[in-house]
Amino acid sequence: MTDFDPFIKVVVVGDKGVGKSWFVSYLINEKSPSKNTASSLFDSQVKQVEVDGIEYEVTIWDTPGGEETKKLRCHAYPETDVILLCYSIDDQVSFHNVARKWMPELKRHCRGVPKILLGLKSDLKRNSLKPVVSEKEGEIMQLHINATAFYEYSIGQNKKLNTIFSKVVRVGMRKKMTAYRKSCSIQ
Ligand SMILES: Nc1nc2c(ncn2[C@@H]2O[C@H](COP(=O)(O)OP(=O)(O)O)[C@@H](O)[C@H]2O)c(=O)[nH]1
Ligand SMILES: [Mg+2]
Repeated sequence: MTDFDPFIKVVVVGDKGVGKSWFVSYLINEKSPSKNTASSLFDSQVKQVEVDGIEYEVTIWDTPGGEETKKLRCHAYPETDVILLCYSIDDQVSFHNVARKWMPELKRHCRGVPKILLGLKSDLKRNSLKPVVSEKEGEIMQLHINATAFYEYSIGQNKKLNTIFSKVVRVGMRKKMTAYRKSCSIQ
């Protein structure tokens, strides 16, 4: 079907502690992380996945969210096909930082790269003592930042994980296809 490589690079960003590394570990290995996720380094892992009858190799870059790691994080951005922009539903600051902190950084380093917004730890809606971010607020943020999709997720929702992964691959493929067509029309 395609003349280009079926490799997709995904970069996961969001505030420290929102659940990025746990999400990536479940996405790749279907289990909790084997090492300390409080690492201030980025980590990349690869997974083969078949979507619409095509085998893809997806590399997921899990980045540290702290302000002090911004310089390091910027090394992860070149050639990104899809951004997963995360917040935790029990952390209002992480939600506001989607627009306030992460969008300016992404506009600078990943202009034109499609984004998927993820509201993590959605299980905490049931028993959080703090005010949580509602699904409606997440949907409004999706429109505000022009994200291609929005999902709430919590560890254990394996079916949803497959839905998110398939969406990531389709969004990444569409981005590559657009870039490929552009390069063909230039030649
Ligand atoms: N309740 C709940 N806790 C989670 C979930 N995902 C991760 N956590 C916890 O959130 C903490 C931070 O997760 P981590 O993945 O290290 O965050 P990161 O800094 O964004 O990579 C860990 O203690 C996890 O156990 C989830 O879906 N629900
Ligand atoms: Mg982490």
